Amino acid sequence: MIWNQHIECMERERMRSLQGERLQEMVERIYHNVPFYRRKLQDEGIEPADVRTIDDLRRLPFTTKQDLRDNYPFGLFAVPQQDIVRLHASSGTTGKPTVVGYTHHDILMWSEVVARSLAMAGVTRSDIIQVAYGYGLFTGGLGLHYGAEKVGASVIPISGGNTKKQLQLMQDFGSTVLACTPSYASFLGEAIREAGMDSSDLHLRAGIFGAEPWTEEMRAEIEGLLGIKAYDIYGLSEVIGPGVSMECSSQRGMHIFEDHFIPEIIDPDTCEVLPYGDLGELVFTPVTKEALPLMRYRTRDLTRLHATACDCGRTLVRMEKCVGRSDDMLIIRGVNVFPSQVESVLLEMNETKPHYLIVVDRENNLDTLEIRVEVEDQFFSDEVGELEALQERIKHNIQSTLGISARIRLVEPRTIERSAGKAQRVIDNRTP
Ligand code: DLL
Repeated sequence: MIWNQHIECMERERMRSLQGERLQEMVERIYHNVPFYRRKLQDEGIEPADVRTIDDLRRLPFTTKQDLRDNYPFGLFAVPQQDIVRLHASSGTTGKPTVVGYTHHDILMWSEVVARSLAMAGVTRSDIIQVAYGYGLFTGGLGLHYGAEKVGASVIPISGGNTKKQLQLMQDFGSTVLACTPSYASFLGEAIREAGMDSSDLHLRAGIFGAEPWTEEMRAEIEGLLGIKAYDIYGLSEVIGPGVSMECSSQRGMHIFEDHFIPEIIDPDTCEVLPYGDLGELVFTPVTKEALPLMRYRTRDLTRLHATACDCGRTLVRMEKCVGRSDDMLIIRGVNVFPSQVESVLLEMNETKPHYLIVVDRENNLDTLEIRVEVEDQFFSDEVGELEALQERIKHNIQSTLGISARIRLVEPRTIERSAGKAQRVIDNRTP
């Protein structure tokens, strides 16, 4: 089902000209309403009238998370406080949160892109959607909520956590769609099994999972546990929240709602714009937002863009699943390691669960890598020899994929902390 055929199937040249018009208007607005951007543009010698087409985007300066922090809390807002109807914030790992604001019009636009996203997963007004993303300052819960209401589905605003209640309502209300982080979906799948139920006791048919990176192996695992088709949804609070891009049923990447969020891929070191197909850092320019329009926001997420035709008929550019974030990338003994690579190795093996923790430390000036892995119940035997053999096999597979050796510690089922939101997969004890 296509929610907004006019936009989602628009001819590429027409889309580029729409983006150019919107970019022009947006630059005009921020030049006059956000002193930070006026200064930035003046420093570069750029006047709003210099921006005429989408090709002028690459001349504009970038915005970083640090710029949002430096202007905490409302310094980059382009409208007076009276026009703000909602605030969200993401906590991040250090320091002050990143604050984002929305006007009434922004909330309508956000609901529209989430409605388009849900339509990609075939969600209709006949569905019952259990929104188990956190409600609150995090954009997941309310973002999905408004979009699902726009579609006309019945929304269960249960938020994250309280697993027993999740299962009870899922069964009693007959939820057909589950929206939460992939790590919480896998935890719920596990809890269903432990409660002696299986997917045939439920009515679920689709999952809308995002807010953190997850692999194809994780998708297969969740689809098996819950008996559903699992879709990837991407977004970030600075750009809007969930609904920046979403997978269609062809699942060949996530279509970006480019009429609102203009994507680019850059080389994170040189900031040079890279062609479609190249791996690099994703940059977004949200051109229609009133409260917080950002110019070339650097997401730190690493991926590729593709503009080739999609079987679903949409012409919107697709982004691949994120490999990770450039600031998630671990450099261990000089080798670049992404947690997603570890996840792929573990999930390719039958004996391990998708619950793991990567612990990096430094001993005698040498980086150490330890991977704690939960083992499936039936393989967690008392036979020391068997466990040692498994440990060796994981070690070997990690070494051949990552190119470095790791210490593997097998741990009992259910001993690695579960999360109802974004999972924490890495502990880095090295002092920066
Ligand atoms: O996570 C918004 C969201 C909510 C997206 C619910 C999808 C579903 P933030 O808390 O600002 O916003 O975190 C944004 O999370 O830059 C990515 O690194 C990561 N992320 C979000 N979606 C995905 C995804 C929300 N599908 C940051 N795959 C982003 C990989 C994702 N990473």
